[in-house]
Parts: sequence; C-alpha cells; structure tokens
Amino acid sequence: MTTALPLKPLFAPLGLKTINPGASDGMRWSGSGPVLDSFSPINGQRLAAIRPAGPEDYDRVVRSALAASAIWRDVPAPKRGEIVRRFGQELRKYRDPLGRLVTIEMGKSIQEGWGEVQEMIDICDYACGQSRMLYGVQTHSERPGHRLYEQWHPLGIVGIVTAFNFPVAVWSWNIALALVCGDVCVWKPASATPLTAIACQKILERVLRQNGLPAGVSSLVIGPGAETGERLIRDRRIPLISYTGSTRTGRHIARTVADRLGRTILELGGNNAIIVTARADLSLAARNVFFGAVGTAGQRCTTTRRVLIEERVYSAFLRRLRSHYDNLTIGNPLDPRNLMGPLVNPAAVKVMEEALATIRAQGGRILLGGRKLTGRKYPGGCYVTPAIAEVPSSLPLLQEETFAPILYVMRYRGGLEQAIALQNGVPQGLSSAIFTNDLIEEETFLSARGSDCGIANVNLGTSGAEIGLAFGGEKETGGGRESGSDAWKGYMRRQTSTINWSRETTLAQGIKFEPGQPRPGLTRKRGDP
Ligand code: UN1
Repeated sequence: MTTALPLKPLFAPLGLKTINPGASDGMRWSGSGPVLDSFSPINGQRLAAIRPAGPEDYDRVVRSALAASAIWRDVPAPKRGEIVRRFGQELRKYRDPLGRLVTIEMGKSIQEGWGEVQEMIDICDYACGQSRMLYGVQTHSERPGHRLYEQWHPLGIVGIVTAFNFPVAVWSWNIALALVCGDVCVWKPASATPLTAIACQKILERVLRQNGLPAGVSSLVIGPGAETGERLIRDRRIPLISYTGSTRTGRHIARTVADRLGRTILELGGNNAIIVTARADLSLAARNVFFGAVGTAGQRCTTTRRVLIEERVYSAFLRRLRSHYDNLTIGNPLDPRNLMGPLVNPAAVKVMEEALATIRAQGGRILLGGRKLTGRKYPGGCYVTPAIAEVPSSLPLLQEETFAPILYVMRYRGGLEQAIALQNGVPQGLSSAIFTNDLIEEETFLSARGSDCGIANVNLGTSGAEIGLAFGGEKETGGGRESGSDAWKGYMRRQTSTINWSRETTLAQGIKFEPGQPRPGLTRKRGDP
C-alpha cells in the first residue's frame, strides 16, 4: 500500500473538485463527452476527472472570446498591463499549492515545481513593463510634408496549445504577453496535465472578474488533441496558434494553420548539445551537464541530450560526471531531498526502454543507468535511473529527440570545428552550450560559423533560460520565439502608416500622375540621381 497524495490541502484553495468541467470562457464552466482522468506519476493515483470541452462547449468559448476581443483591444495597453500585474500578485499567493500541483500531476521535483510558478510571476512582471513599451518605429519620409510611422495592433484570438512538461509556465509566457498586446486567449493544455490548467484559469478569471472584465478574455478548452486541438487549429476565427510540443505534431499544425494562412509560433523538439573542450573547467562542466540531462527527468525541450568531449579530457570529464549520477537521489518529487522524480507516465518509460534497445542495436554502449525502478519506494511504474550512453557520432538515433533522461557522450578529436559540425549536425536547433575558458573558442562558438541554435550558452548548461530574452529555436525546432526581447511582436499585427500633412499630392518614387507630364528621363538634369 502506498500513501495517498495530500490532495485536500491543494484542491480546496485551487478550486478543484473530484469531477471538473473542462471548458471555461472565464465566467461559465461546462463540459461534455467521455470523462478524462488525471493520474499522478508519483504513485499512479487517480487525482480527479475532467469533462472535456465538446463541440458546443468549444464554440461557446470561441464566440465569447470574439466578443471579448472587441472590448479588450480598446483597453489602453498599460491598463492591460496592470491586470497582468495583478495576476502576478495573485500567483505569488499560490506559489506553494500550484507548485505542488505541478509536481503531483507531472512529476518534476518540488523545487522545479515552485520554480515553474516563479517563472509565471516573472513573466507577469515583465509583461506589465512591456505594456508601456509596445514601440513602433518612425522614419523620415522622402516626400515633403509627410510622416511615416509604424504601429502595432492586437491580432484578436490567440490559441495556446501547451505540453505536459511545463504545464503552466509555457501558457503564462504566451498569455501574459498576448494580453498586454490586446489579444484574448483560448488555451488547450496537454491531456496529461488538465488540473494545473484548471487551477491557473481559475486564478486568472478571478482577477479578470474582480476588475470588471467580460467573459472571453481568457478561456480554457480541455480535450484530446485529435478533437479539441484539431478544432482549434482549423478555426479561421483564430489568427495565431502558439504551440509547444513535438516536431511531429508541430509540422501538422504548421501545415494546417498555413493552409488557412494563419500564423504560428512553434516551440518544437530540441536535441541540445554541450561541447566540453580541453580548456574547460571540467568540474563546472560536469555539474551543469548533470542538471541539464537529469533535471525534470530529462523531459525539458532544453534538456542536454548530447555531450561532445575533446578526446584529451574525455575520461577525466566522465569520471566527474559519473560521481554526480552516483549521488543522485530519485524518489517522490514532493520530498525536496529527491532531485529526480518519475517520468510523466508509463508510456514515457516505454519510450525510454525502446530507445535504450535501439542504442544498443545501433552500436552504442550504456555506461550507466536506464533501469526501471520498482518496489515500495517506487510505486506507479514511472521511475527510472537516468542513463549515459557512449555512442559513435554516426549513431542514427542521435538525430532524434528522445524525451527521456538518456545522455549521449562522445569524443571529438578534430578541433572545435569538428565539435561544432557535430553539434549542428542534427535537424533540431533549440539550445547549445560550450564549456571553455578560452576566449577564441568561446567567440568562435558564438559566431556565425558557430552554434546554429536559438540559444547558445557559455560555461552554463542548455536548460533553465530566463524570461528576459527571447526563447525558441531554429530548424525543426520551428523558429518561434516567446518570452522576452521583442517576442511580443509575434502577438500583434504591424501597421505602416503614411500621413500627408501638406496640402499637395506628392507620389513616392518621383512618379508624376498628371496629364501632359513629360516623361521622366527628359526632365532630368545632369547629376540628378
Ligand atoms: C520547455 O522545456 O518546453 O529553459 C521549456 C528552460 C525553461 C523552459 C523549458 N525555462 O529550460
């Protein structure tokens, strides 16, 4: 018998019930269709049931969002920022229970569960500031008495489709910015993490209601990707879909949305590498590779999956890395002493086991880990030991992202150029890092002939990006950007305006459009451009 999880102290403050409707426009909750259960990977316990959003629920929510969009876009941006700031204030109160719920529903360590809510708070603060800085440029006109400027307007409805691994933070990066940009949002969370989504929606809708805002500013539709997700991506009323998840689904979403000439922000698979050169601080590198590979049980899109180690320091580096793995504590992630919890569900364990078999079949060697953990301490069937696999750089599986704690280690001998070629030699391009104390190596890695990823770090791992700058990747990672820098522009439409404040009509490019005008060549004087 395993101990039941402490749900009561979480469910009451977060507004969760044994059965929860899965569709809300911010005022009314409803649900229909076959019940969906949420389980905890910690012990396999059934947490609660959800009645998903059926077709009518979905349509009601989107109609409400459309109506709200016409009101919300007229609220001045700094006032919208103030609402998002209040949401951040509210999240501060729920940091503990919401962080715990994240841990219970998807299995990341409690430190990381709290960290995820912190990331939500951070982006709310950031978005509030951004609301006063939705800058457009202006430039000088080539015509007398004319002014040229650019401004940014809301798009309308943003569909946000999120993954299980960051069940609340990814939504917050999108909605916090989208709201200050004047958009309204419809969220479809991952089916593995419906409860965290309901809890977040409830916190935000309370803030919206308290501030007299109408239904439809923030909505939730829970349901299977093949039904609810499909409805959302095909919906012509939704000009932008922001999707975080696998490259496979991302490709389908990109095609479907492009077919109706809608827009997407895509955050797809990563296959992130760290280069450890002979000039690296090996202890620092080992510590960072360890967090990058094992944090969130290897289920971040920024997880370190490959380490490319210069031959001369290969053994010394591996020795240091192994000692971290030897001291790893795995178990119930609610216990802060455990650095690693379970994988998200038994299917994820199977994916890992199959990948390990493929690695062996393709000529790799499992140096440590890769065992399924069973027994009283590990109920529920989702605990594993993280694996390190020594592989040739030609291993076919290296080209794929396996969403599990498997770290590939390999040697390089042909200098930094070879390491960079190996690092870039995969279809994905999210995150990358180099460990070196050599300025030339570091700058080469960051130059145009260096890393081809959206994120390139020095003496720091591939995961754990801050919200202050843009987050996202290149190639099959999808090219989307979220969070800081100018990622907000992705949630707005750009409008270029020319204002004629003269009393004359002057055409650009020197065109004359009046009867009897001579042909241009004839009127030009020598020296004219
Ligand atoms: C993800 O795994 O989908 O940089 C996002 C990081 C986190 C975000 C990960 N801030 O690891």
